[in-house]
Amino acid sequence: MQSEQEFERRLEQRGITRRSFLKYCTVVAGALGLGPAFGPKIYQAFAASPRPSVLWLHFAECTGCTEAVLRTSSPGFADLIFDVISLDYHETVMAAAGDLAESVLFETAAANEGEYFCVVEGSIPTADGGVYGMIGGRTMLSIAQVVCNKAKAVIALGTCASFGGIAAAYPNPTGAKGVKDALWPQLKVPVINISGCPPNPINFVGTIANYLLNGNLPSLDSLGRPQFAYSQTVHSRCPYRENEGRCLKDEGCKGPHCHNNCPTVRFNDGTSWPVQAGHPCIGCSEPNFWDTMTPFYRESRESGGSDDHSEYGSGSYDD
Ligand code: FSX
Ligand code: F3S
Repeated sequence: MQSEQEFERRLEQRGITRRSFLKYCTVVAGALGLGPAFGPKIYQAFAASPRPSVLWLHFAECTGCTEAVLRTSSPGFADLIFDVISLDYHETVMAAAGDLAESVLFETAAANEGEYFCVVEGSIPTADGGVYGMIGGRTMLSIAQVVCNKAKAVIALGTCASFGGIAAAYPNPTGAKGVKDALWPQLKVPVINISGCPPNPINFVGTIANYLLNGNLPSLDSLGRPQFAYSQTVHSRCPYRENEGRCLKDEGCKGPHCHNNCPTVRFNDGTSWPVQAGHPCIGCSEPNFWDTMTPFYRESRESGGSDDHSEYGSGSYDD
């Protein structure tokens, strides 16, 4: 177990002050629905707990989920992996490749059975024995069967890993499925779905923080998503509900049908979120959204049916 001093020394080495990390912990506390007073408790949980081991798998996806995590700057990705988790395998960011990397994955899974979190990005092709998704001569399906089953819990990061996402859109020729469906009924470990295309990294960090704080996984909704983030619709948290000039319902906003905390936690270190940037919510956190939420846009009444959509990108919105 690391000591708090050791943790702070490591933060310091990378130019992060105790104060700025504490500030971030307060944001995580907010995402978890806890008051600002929980910021120091989360700080302490990160500082004093052994960093949970994480094996991070990539399947059928666009890697936008990792991109979203890489774009966090406070803490940055390096801080996240050095201070908060122990990232023992991640194809996008690790230096090892080929046979060496493959063997590390299976050896680490076997040596740490029941001890690590398995983060999965992307859906799993299941048709014809899974041959439409191969890595290093193995099907993604067979990799998931081994690595997910030995984990303490699986974190399905993004809508693809949670529910199938774009690869599972009609007609879904590869039989792509989310992790839980693809591995059903053999998978015996809990699966936490952090949906969103991409998901918000704060909901991933919040899930880890919840585990370090309470020793358990967050309570989940009926679709396996943490309630702290997905219990309400985007619409019910949207600041533009009473604002006719800003509400994008007429343009096809799916906020009333989509559950996530985008309006309160926002993206890119709390800078903005789609509706704030003038783009209707496309419902990306719900199962089958490519089939059920399309068309994503509706012609604005104000545009009078013209082809001029310049109002979407004016960048002139303010809070
Ligand atoms: Fe899917 Fe993630 Fe969307 Fe992309 O890994 S949830 S297509 S942002 O990258 O899986
Ligand atoms: Fe907000 Fe209007 Fe969409 S209130 S969530 S912009 S429907």
